[in-house]
Amino acid sequence: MTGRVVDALVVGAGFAGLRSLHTLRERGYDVAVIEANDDIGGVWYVNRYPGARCDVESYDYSLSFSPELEQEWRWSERYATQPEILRYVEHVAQRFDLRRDVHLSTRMERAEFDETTGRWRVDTDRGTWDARYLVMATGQLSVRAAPGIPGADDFAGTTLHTADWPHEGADLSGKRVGVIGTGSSGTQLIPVVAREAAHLTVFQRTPNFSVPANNGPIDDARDAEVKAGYADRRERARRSPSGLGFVPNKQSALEVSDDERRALYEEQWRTAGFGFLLAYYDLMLDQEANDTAADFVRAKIAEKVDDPATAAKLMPRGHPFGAKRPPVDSGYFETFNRDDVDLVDLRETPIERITPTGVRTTAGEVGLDVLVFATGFDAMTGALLRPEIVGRGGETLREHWDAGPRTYLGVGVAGFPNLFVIAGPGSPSLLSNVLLSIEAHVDWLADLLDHARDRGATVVEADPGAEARWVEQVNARAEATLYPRADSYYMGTNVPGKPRVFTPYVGGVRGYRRILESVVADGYDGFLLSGKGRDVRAS
Ligand code: N01
Repeated sequence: MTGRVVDALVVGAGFAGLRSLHTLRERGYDVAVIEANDDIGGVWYVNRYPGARCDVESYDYSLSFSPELEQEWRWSERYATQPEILRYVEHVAQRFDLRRDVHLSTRMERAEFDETTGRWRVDTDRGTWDARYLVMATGQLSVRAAPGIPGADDFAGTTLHTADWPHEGADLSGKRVGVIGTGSSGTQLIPVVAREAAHLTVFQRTPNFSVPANNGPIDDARDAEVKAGYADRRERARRSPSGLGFVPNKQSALEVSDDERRALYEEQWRTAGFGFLLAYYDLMLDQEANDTAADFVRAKIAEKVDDPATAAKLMPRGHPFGAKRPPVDSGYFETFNRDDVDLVDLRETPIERITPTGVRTTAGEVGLDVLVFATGFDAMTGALLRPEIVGRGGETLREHWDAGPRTYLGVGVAGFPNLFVIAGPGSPSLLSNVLLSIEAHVDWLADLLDHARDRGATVVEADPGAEARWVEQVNARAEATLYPRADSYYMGTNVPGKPRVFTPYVGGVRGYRRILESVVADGYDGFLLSGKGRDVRAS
């Protein structure tokens, strides 16, 4: 093989890639990171749309490996904005001297496992790498889904995408703006654009349950309080199903009186943000229980939106609350009370095509100067399948995942030795505080690689049987919930031709952590180690 030689090549310089770099470097591996964008930050580098912010609390959506970092960084708001998170990323990169091993503007195009050397040859648009380990830290939401609306290229005005917002910003003042898409991105963007644009038209295909962020500044007393108990807070998060620290209510929504339930929902609505979903343990397990929460949210929409016809259009029906990821909003529904905001219900009047001057639905054309796509991502697998990855016997990852992603624990893939995915399909990933899940994976992977190194093994791979059993478990857990009852990016239904499979592990961060611990206790059960010409079991 030719090219630059490293122990580990990490793909992606978002939180997962940077944390992998830091940790593997600390463990004595020679590590390099390649990043397709021209700077670090991953999703937080590209998703710069107005209103972009994290919907996990700042204190929890932050790196936990360094108590000094925790103490010195001062978050300004309960939910950090995208620019603040990017400043944090830069701070982390400088503090731990990460940039020197990050190669920007370098896109992985192909990788092939060499069965004779046990190493990966990785071709990029800027040369080749030779790596023992290939760590895919490419993110869950980094490839845009094509909305597939005819005429998109015909539009003569300005076209924008939330995940590709211009770095210099976009001047929307005095403009007629249209937004297609009402997921988390659209829901965050719409109130901000409404304040700036002359007129806003929102094109909604599926109404979304959204819960209020109740965002606000963090004062010094609160900051000191959190920092005094940070270690406990982190541990609570690791031991919670969501990774957000919420203690699940052991009661069913159906075993309490209507008044008691309403009182709890009111309290959660005022305080919990995303944690609203955990008000009762069975909200994602039982349709009748879920209906109580869905009815509550619909009633809130009716309260917030003045015009009953508009409110009715904004009310989600036909899918369980939470089965599509609920946005956490700041004034989304109230935005539709403005005279300069219109809602187009695409279920009633579908889009026919985009024209040079606007969007034509079956009710006629809406004239626009700016058209914003907030139309989402080819989630979980998009970035992993974009490059060609060739494993044992010439099998490609695309072939291996033909019927949906198959992993062992969301980390390893049978037939693709020495390739690891951070927060991949089959792990809690997007169903959790993803930053916490990323850190857990990186630490666990580093331990696995140390374990192999200590035993003189140079090839680590998931056992096909272990992978098959894990896939079965991931599917069975999902089938026991309400998640598969909605079309969503969790199910892959937003991308034509993608297999309809629920991709994250739904058993929660706490349960997943126990599984990882037991795999270690059993000598990394399910991983095969080999090297120096002999096959060895992990233990
Ligand atoms: O994407 P989405 P997103 N015609 O897929 C609509 C994370 N995130 O970028 O539901 C018309 O949720 C589509 O309609 P439908 C977070 O995990 C986090 O908003 O398919 N409409 C839907 O309304 C989030 O869940 C933060 O019928 C079309 C929307 O576009 C994830 O990213 C902030 C269409 C897509 O919604 C993705 O959110 C933002 C078409 N042809 C995002 N195609 C944080 O705060 C699609 N749509 C951390």
